[in-house]
Amino acid sequence: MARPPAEALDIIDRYGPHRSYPHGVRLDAGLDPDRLVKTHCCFCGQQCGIQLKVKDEQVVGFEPWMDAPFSAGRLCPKGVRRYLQGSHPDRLLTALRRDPSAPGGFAPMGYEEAVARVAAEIGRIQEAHGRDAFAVLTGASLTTEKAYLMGKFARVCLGTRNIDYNGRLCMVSAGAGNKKAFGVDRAANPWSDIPKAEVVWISGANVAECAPITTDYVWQAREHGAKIIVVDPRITPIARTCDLFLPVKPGRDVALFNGVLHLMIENDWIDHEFIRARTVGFEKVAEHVREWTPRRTAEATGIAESTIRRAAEMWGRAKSSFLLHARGIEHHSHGVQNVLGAINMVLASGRIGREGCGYATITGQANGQGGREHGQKCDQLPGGRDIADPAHRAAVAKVWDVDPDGLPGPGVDAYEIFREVERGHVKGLLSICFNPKVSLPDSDYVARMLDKLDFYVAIDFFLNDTARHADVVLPGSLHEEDEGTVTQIEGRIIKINKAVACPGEARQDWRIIQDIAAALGRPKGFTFREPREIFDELRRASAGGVCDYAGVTYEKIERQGGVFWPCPADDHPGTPRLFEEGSWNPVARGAGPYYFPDGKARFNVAAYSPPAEDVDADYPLMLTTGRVVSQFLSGTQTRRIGPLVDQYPEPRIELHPRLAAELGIADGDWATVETRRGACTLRAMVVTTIRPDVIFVPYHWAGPKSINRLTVSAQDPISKIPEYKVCAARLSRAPGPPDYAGRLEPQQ
Ligand SMILES: Nc1nc2c(c(=O)[nH]1)N[C@H]1C(S)=C(S)[C@@H](COP(=O)(O)OP(=O)(O)OC[C@H]3O[C@@H](n4cnc5c(=O)[nH]c(N)nc54)[C@H](O)[C@@H]3O)O[C@H]1N2
Ligand SMILES: Nc1nc2c(c(=O)[nH]1)N[C@H]1C(S)=C(S)[C@@H](COP(=O)(O)OP(=O)(O)OC[C@H]3O[C@@H](n4cnc5c(=O)[nH]c(N)nc54)[C@H](O)[C@@H]3O)O[C@H]1N2
Ligand code: SF4
Ligand SMILES: [Mo]
Repeated sequence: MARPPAEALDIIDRYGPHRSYPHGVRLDAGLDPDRLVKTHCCFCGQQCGIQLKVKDEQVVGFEPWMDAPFSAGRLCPKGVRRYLQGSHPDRLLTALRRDPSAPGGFAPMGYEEAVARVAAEIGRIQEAHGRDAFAVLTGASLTTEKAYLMGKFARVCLGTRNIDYNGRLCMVSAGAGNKKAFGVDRAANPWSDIPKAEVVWISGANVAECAPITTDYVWQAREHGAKIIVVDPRITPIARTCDLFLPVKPGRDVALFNGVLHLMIENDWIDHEFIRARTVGFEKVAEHVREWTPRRTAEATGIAESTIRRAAEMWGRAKSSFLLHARGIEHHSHGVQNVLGAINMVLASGRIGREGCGYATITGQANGQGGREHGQKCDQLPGGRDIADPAHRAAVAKVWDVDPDGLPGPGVDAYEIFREVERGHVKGLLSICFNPKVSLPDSDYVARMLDKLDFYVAIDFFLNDTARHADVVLPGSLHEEDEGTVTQIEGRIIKINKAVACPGEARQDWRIIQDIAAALGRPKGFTFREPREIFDELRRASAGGVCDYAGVTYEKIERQGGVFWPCPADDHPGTPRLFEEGSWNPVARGAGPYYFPDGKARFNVAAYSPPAEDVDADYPLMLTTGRVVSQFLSGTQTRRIGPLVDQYPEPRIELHPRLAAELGIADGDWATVETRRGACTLRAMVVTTIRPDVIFVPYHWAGPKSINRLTVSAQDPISKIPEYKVCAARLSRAPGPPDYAGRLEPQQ
């Protein structure tokens, strides 16, 4: 497709050559659009509704979508700028092959030739080393249709057990904890329950920067008189307006939850009838938390005993409540224990499954929810089914028209796939919608493993930092170039609508996958003509599973403003609130609202252990990592959006004035943070909003500014989530700027 001439360049050239759009799409600037397309934002799990302005088959701007479900016209800074990425000159318009003699190390390649090469390499590697020698890494920014297709592609077309996805870095501790306690992994309530709660407890979630629209729900609760409790090592923007702030030491939340439960039991702030009728396992947990006295809890968590008592009383005495948590408690080598601790506190209160009484983890990526349900996880089949369960395998094999015995078994997690490369077991890799070199911890190791691969193909719309190690790059589709569904933060399935066609030789991701299947001579099951057909098969494959989409259609989504799963039948409206009295689910079959054969929720002993790498004399500080409002994940997309770069151009090291004084570091100075993995020199940002024993660095940058070169690769033994939220570090003033200071190109 021809691009507009360069002279059409308009408002955005003020962002300089590295961030301008020289092929000259006129952006917004008062254009009359040819049409407005109602869809949702491509970034976080809130999935705000947005209307994209299309002019001359280009996305040139946006309008708010005022009656969108959930967001009602609201958007954050990333949402209002998202339309700028499609016109960036780095957008991949052709396939690429690695060519050291070409500028940038890559040369364009014909699409058909590229697909043929990929198929030939897959065939060669699998023939020589077995089917599992080829691995697949996928992502939860993909639509549910694509996520489903990727799981099927790995198991049926490639026949490899080695597939996993970037939600391994994100949602899995919450998922594992929820399954252990409730038998199902979804927000228990719609967000409309938040404003009805008397107490909102927020642990490890930077709500205002990372789930900005949720702020509004929390503030509505506050308007109605609710008390807001925030637990974080940093006074994040939402904490500035809370009633009680608990400055927890990173990695100690389970101690806090146990300590609060201890006080709830001691003061009889528990719901005996709910515990008796609706749960099992309380006695063991009660026994376990007996030792978590306020004093011991204070020692472990670094929170004053009086504050812990106040929190327990606020929570304990409430008549209605909503507990939210996010990666702050989940990104830990004991992330699942933290989640179980939180859920124990909710179950003991009996405040769940009712109006104004709720619990949820805040989903991260655009399709963090739908992307974790239908088979792109290493141990999972569609419908939230278990790949090791013979009945589950048989159900899905029937829909796929394959022999259940031919389906591979469980594979290994996303990080372990790289360790399998080191061991020589995995020789080839296909990645789509994942940037592991920036996003995985101890990332120099990941880079070495990428270079050890015999063959690596990446599918993306930008040449992300990981794809720079690829042999072949295939140009995939941007969010607005395809249709499909995603399941947002509340468990509501919504529709993404196509606004424009793929430019150049770029193709919709699902077409690329099917083209590879065809080139491999294994097209059976990969001949869908449109996303709707994939969705219809997914509905059948999920029927009877825990995540049941059988009764969901594109039309029902449009009509109802989304459909909450489970929705098992055509005449079923969906299930906004889980665990209501009298509700039915396919596991309990009427025995009770929870997804276990007896219908009861499980208390689980939540054991405390310190972080995998605790502080010591050499590394006396706790390094924690996370996000800023204007950047998204590995930054591949948002570092190409000029106004967002302007808002926060480079990572900075947040530290407390007391620590700054001790180390002789002033605000704006260059400082070097070191861990056992490496060192990184960045500007210091002295803030009173952080614990003096903690430093915080956002992780959205690649190359020498990437904090993941320093993070620890310890993982939770159950969920396999990496411990991004704490490792031991030291900090010192740097003599001057590093040579990479001020470098702003996207691949910095
Ligand atoms: N702007 C923006 N928004 C995003 C994203 C983005 O990249 N940028 N990404 C999306 C995705 S995929 C995700 S997963 C979510 C993440 O959303 P959040 O989990 O809210 O974001 P994080 O910054 O990772 O971490 C949250 C908070 O945890 C705190 N924390 C660190 N260690 C601990 C601890 O041990 N205990 C407690 N209680 N708190 C701790 C940090 O100080 C931080 O304020 O955001 C989504 N939204
Ligand atoms: N230190 C530290 N590291 C972290 C975290 C942290 O808090 N601290 N957070 C972790 C978390 S919660 C997450 S979710 C991960 C995220 O880690 P990643 O998944 O690696 O992050 P993304 O930047 O979303 O990378 C996705 C890539 O997919 C591309 N992409 C997006 N949408 C599509 C699509 O529809 N099709 C195709 N083909 N490509 C697409 C983007 O261009 C980008 O290159 O990072 C984790 N890493
Ligand atoms: S990034 Fe999240 S909060 Fe911001 S507009 Fe997009 S979906 Fe909404
Ligand atoms: Mo995430």
